[in-house]
Amino acid sequence: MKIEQNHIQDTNKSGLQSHKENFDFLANNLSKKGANVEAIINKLKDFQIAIPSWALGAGGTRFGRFSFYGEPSSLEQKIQDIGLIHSLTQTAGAVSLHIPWDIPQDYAAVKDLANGLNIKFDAVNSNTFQDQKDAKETYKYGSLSNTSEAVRQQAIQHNLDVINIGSKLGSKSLTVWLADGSCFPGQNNFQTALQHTENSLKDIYKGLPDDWSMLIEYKPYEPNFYSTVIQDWGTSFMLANACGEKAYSLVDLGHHLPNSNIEQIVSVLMLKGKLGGFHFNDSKYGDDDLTVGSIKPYALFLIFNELVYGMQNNPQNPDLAWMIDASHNVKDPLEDLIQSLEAIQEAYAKALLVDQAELKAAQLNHDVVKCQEILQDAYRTDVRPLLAEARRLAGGALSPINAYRTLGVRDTLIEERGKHTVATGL
Ligand code: PSV
Ligand code: MN
Ligand code: MN
Repeated sequence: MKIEQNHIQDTNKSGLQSHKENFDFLANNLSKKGANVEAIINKLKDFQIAIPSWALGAGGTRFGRFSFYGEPSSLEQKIQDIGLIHSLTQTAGAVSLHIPWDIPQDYAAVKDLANGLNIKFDAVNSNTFQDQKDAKETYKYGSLSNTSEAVRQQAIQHNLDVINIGSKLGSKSLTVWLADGSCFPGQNNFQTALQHTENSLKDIYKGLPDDWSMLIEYKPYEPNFYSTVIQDWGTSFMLANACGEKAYSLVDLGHHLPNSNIEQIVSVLMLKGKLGGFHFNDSKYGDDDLTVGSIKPYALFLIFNELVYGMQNNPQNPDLAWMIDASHNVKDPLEDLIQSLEAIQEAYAKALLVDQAELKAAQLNHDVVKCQEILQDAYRTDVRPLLAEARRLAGGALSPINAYRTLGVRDTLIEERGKHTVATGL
């Protein structure tokens, strides 16, 4: 299935008049307050978020998985699904591949398909948390940190292979997330595990092309429940520094212990020019991988406030690799991703409304109340007409969810692919 421009325009027709009224009203008010509405809309149009190749089917938990039917069963179909979301939202112009789940069979064909849908290849993700078919060594007791040199070598080689695959597609970064750690006290020597990890990462780094970056993701626990080798941003930052200037930390919103101040982590990493990538999701308890903005939207806004500050004030920090890292257990994955994309854009737009000069003045005056008022005034603004306008100008849908349903996307996918298809990956 492919969504044509005229289909989108048709679905936009009924809402156009009321959108125009809402947008004019908001744009007027914001302009009176000194905001540059046109600049904000252009930024929203430019902001593209990668969709991971493993998130297009139903996820599930260790207790079960419930399909939403019509799931993509090949890399091509996954890219087609991203194309559907992108045509409606105009903000999902990239795919992030997990290797070996999604090794292309025909590179030229996959590139052509993605090109035709205006989708770029973002970071490639290595996988040393599962044993692969016919692999000689097992990752049961770790990969890059393993006490066995043969296991470490296999994991290093896998990462080099992933770089090679990504290079053929036009990717420019490798994301490394390790499940390495221990389940019980005494199982591992912390220092040895960290030292092995550092050395292994340095070996991978040596194979990184000049124009690539290496993104090191951290996570405090799961699947290991006593210790994780790269447990927090400090460890990731330390390893990135040890590797070199092309290595960065990657923040996944779900990878923090309860009550962590993620916006402060973002701010410190950007000041040091070491924030390279971002995985969006939301959570109530752990790495829940829920729809972005569904649980803690104010925290998401505060994080974006720091991201915007960093993008404006930290030229030492590179452009970030943005990705949604969510799992879909009870919602249609495509609808869920559309909701996440909208939440990200909403938080971004609100952060762009913060008057940084006014905030700085209030901070210098130690006017704590005013500081809070400035942030909350931006947060409480209903920016959805700005998002809709940015989408409309880019050729997207005023309401992507409504358009998705009106166009009967899921039913068509089920018709085309059948009911009992299974997406590869998690
Ligand atoms: C691990 O929890 C993680 O967030 C990493 O980014 C993985 O690559 C991804 O989930 C999928 O397993
Ligand atoms: Mn992640
Ligand atoms: Mn995760």
